[in-house]
Amino acid sequence: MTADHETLEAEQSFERYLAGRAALVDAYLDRYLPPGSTPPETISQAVRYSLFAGGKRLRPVMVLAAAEAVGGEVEDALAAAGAFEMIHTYSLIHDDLPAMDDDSLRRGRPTSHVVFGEAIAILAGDALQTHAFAILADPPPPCRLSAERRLRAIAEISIAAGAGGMVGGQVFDLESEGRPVDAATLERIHQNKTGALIRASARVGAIVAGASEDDLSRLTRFGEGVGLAFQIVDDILDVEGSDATLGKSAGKDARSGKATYPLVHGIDQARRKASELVSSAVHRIEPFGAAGRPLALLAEHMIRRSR
Ligand code: GRG
Repeated sequence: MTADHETLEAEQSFERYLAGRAALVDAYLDRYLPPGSTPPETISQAVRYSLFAGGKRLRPVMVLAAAEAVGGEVEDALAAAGAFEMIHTYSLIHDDLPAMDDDSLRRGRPTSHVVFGEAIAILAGDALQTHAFAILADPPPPCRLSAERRLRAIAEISIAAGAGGMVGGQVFDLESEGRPVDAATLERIHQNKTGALIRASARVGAIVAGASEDDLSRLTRFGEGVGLAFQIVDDILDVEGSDATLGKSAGKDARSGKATYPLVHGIDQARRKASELVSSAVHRIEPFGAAGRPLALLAEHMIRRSR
């Protein structure tokens, strides 16, 4: 077999892995969430509308792959994986609101506030956030995680999603719009707004699997590198992609005067940086051997993506 064939086979088998793990998360969330007919129907439907709109499921799959890398069971990591997707979806709904990015397209569909109105969109985000903690507090089968590990996961997610992480990053981002931003400030925005949740996905995967401190620290550094690289690529896609390929509005960063990696460093340097960050992240998890391979391929996929 030639090297090209081997690469293609590895890619195809990773695509199957990604689709399979994403389907497990979707089925778990679908069983967990109240059906759309549950009163008040508007909120049950708004939650489902955004959650099942075709997101890539990268954060929950990272939780599962990190757990697998250190010998954990996928079933036991499902509640944490679902919690990450619900927090992430809530942040997208709120980010799209008129008071923030004021966007009308997300995941290839009209945004929540366009369909349900602003009040329901705010509440759908709020409901997703509380569902995220409720699923970890009382996870349905097959998740059999100990109370101690669930509590640690709740602490990790609330810190990463809160004012010291994602919410704080959003504030830095909003406050820097239309102003010149230096490289260090830009990195801080990216690390908080996007990186914190991705770093926490890798950490929580390790925690639910009962990883050693050394392995947790490896996965923390891995998640940090991949989190920053992911946002750099998001900045590049905003310049190079289209509404149709991205499923969200392209060219938005420049229009709203946002600080981005291509703006501060140029597009070639941005590409190089994303690739270096992922290479060194993948290097850090080499000690996990074959068990860490899906996680390494996920990191590479996250910077090669086209949407
Ligand atoms: C509003 C509390 C609050 C926080 C907002 C995460 C965030 C902070 C805003 C979302 C908008 C945005 C551009 C964030 C950067 C992170 C990012 C690239 C999100 C998109 O993630 P993907 O590509 O999306 O994984 P899908 O739809 O595939 O899940």
